[in-house]
Amino acid sequence: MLTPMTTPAAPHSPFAVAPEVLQALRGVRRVVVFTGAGVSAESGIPTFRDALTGLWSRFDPMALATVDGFWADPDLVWGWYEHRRVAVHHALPNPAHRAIARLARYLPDVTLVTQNVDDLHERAGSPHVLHLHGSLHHPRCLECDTPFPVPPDQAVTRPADPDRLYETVDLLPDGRRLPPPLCPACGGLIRPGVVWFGEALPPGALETALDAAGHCDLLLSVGTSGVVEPAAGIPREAARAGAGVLHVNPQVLHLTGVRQWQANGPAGVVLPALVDAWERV
Ligand code: BV8
Repeated sequence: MLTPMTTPAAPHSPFAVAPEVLQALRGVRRVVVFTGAGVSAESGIPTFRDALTGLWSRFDPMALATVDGFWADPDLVWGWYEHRRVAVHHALPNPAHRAIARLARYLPDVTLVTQNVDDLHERAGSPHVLHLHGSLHHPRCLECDTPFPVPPDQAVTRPADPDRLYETVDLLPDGRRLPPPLCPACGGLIRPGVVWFGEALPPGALETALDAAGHCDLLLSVGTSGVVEPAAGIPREAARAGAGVLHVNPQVLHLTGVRQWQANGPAGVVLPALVDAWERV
């Protein structure tokens, strides 16, 4: 745990960046920012391993976030993802998302790689976001991959009237089962546009992320438990290639290897302070 030491917090920041981290920021030009569910926690989006709520509270996300889980109960899984998609629409980017977008405005080479399936980085102003695990906002056909555009603020489901593609419904506070719409092209089930466990990542996404990690000066790992593979290999690749790795997490992490640091606190507090300090070094 970095104990805030001689480096005074910026006037408006409750978090003081430790000297060794400030030293690591000096002269850095190529940065990879690697985010997980924790970066969206302060926007009110539960992290992936937080206990599920409402209808899904008795299910394991690992079981729901699979093709088998979808086939076993399409209405339950589609209802879960629509619940999450509409919740993200009503959420706002938090100071962590905004600080990451600010970083890209004054450093020459910032690559943002996220495990998240929300669009909060984009809505905070980050121009290029590499989504390793897909997106809630791009449902598609399970059979033919045809994209199925949906309204951002309403959950959609299959209507009783076969002549209609879908109908929009209000979500109950604890969620609801929703029969997924059918593909207009082939009649297959529409599925969430995310990467489920056991599915391959989008073509080229991992290679692009690993290449950036292998050529950066510093990797910021923000709000991730580092459990999910192969994404968890990205900070490892940065460290292997000799870059510094700074972990931002309220939890104290067990770090191994040289040039690894951690700033323990919520990303929405730590990152604005870090970027403020970075601008001053
Ligand atoms: C694949 C979309 C092969 C769905 C997600 C080794 C190599 C390769 C694969 C494997 C392997 N070992 C095991 C596997 C299989 C599996 C896997 O990793 N299993 C794990 C669980 C053991 N991996 C896969 O299946 C991957 N596919 O390998 O395919 C293949 C190849 C070719 C052909 C066919 C197949 C696919 C993995 C993708 C799964 N999909 N998301 C959905 O969202 O519903 S992953 C899911 O977990 C989310 O995207 C989430 O982002 C991600 C990672 O979790 P975290 O982001 O870290 O979130 P978590 O809740 O765990 O932690 C939050 C952290 O934030 C905590 O540390 C907390 O302390 C911190 N925090 C909390 N509050 C804050 C905070 N930090 C900062 N500020 C705060 N305020």
